[in-house]
Amino acid sequence: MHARNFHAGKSDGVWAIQAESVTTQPRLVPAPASLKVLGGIEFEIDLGTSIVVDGPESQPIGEYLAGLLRPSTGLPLPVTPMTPVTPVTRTAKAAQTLPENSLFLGLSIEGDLGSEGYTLDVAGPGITLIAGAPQGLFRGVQTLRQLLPPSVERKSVTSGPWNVPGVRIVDRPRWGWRGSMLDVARHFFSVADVKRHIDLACRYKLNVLHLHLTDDQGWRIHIDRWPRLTQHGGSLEVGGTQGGYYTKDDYREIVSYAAAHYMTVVPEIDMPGHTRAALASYPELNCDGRPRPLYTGTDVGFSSLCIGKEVTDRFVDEVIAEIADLTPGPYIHIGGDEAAQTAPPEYITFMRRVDETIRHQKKSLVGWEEVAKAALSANSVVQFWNNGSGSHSGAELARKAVERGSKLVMSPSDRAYLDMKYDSKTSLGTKWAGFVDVRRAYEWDPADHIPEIGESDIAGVEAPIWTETIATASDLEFMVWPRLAGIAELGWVPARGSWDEYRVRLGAQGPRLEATGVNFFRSSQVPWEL
Ligand code: TNX
Repeated sequence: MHARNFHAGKSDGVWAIQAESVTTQPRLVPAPASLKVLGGIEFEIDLGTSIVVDGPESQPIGEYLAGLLRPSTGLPLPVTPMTPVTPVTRTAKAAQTLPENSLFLGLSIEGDLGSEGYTLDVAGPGITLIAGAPQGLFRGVQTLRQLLPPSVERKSVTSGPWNVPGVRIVDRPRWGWRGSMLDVARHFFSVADVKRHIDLACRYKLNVLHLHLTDDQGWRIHIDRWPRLTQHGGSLEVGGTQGGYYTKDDYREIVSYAAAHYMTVVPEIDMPGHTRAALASYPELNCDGRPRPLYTGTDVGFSSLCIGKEVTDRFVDEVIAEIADLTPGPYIHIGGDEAAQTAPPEYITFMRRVDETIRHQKKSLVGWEEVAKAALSANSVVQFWNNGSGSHSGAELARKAVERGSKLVMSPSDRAYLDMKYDSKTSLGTKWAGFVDVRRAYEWDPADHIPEIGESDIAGVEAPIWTETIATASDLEFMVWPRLAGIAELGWVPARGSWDEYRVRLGAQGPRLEATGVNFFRSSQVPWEL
């Protein structure tokens, strides 16, 4: 087998047998759909390496890759467009005419890679990453990142060598919705906190950021026509500490940062329950027209908009219109959970009206499983969280939703809720859905979770983190990592590995998370490579 060694200052490649190279299986999370290890081959990224892109669409991903690698490697890694850019070069064949010592990123119309799939070849004269769309290149870059030594994640120059093992990877996701939900209502998290969360989540190929923007304890997104929602309704958070909110510019910054990391933001405005912050800001939204105090406790199910009141309808329409304006993605989440103070017939009337409002805004409705009590548009998405009982059990509502043509996002609370304690010793979090240790969060199959619900009924998987007990970015990281990596794998890999095999791969993420300064939970279930 051949390997190529490039040394500092040397521009001509040297091909040599690399007898000492050890063939180990790269430990990737999520595991790729297909991985072949080419024993004995290694590519070294060095002073002479350049990143070659096949055109303007690949260019930003090339720059992003260079931006990832430069701080730790200290290498120049120029990003150069392949010239001339002709349609002919936009195929996998272009790779054969590449300059040596290059990392090539190209788009191809060949193959069946879908919008997120890619092939990654580390062999011959360099590294070749091919995808059907820029998004696929971005996912492939995350794989390449994990093929490099963990110190690549450091923010200051570290010594190499920066070797990548020879592999052929063909990869594409199982489902198109692989989400993380962040509750910024119970405790507020800054734009910088959210960006950091995006940086980490995108490493595991998550592509949806669901922001729970409003709840009893706070309204966190400015609405021009209802400014007291944030002025007053955003002023506090759980425990009575100072809250906060996103201006529209803040929010746009999050949306565009997410987009640059190929994550779609799904904004959630929870209604008709979970609305005390709104009811405290605008007394007319209450049936009795009287003001309510702000709420800083952690109870649920005690608030409701006044259904059928003209001002409520206007409120809902105007808020949704402004949110839709801020939302390039196709979805708006309208909550709908735990509306215990809304009479069932009124709940149904309300949800049908909201459904029409969302349709009018040319968006698709997403709601927690309770929304399936109302017959909503077939393109609505229902988020299963496995609550309720009898005909209102999550499973029953999920089946009803699927019968009407909806797809499900799978977030069973006893598997995917990252605010559940890991075990009895976890000081943060709650345990109403039981302890969720790292193994439990991983060892389930979304397509085999609800009787009569299968693969094609499912849009994907999402792990929510509710923040009643989580006040700081560091606490957030402790609850999210490493469990979110496991949920991300469930959404990506067609045939999930066994826990015994996964835990070894997860262990290899330890030094990577450490190099990034992540406050992750060092679970004793995982053989951390620390
Ligand atoms: C239930 S899950 C809620 C949230 C709480 C969470 C705490 C869901 C749709 N509603 O309001 O924050 O439990 O785990």
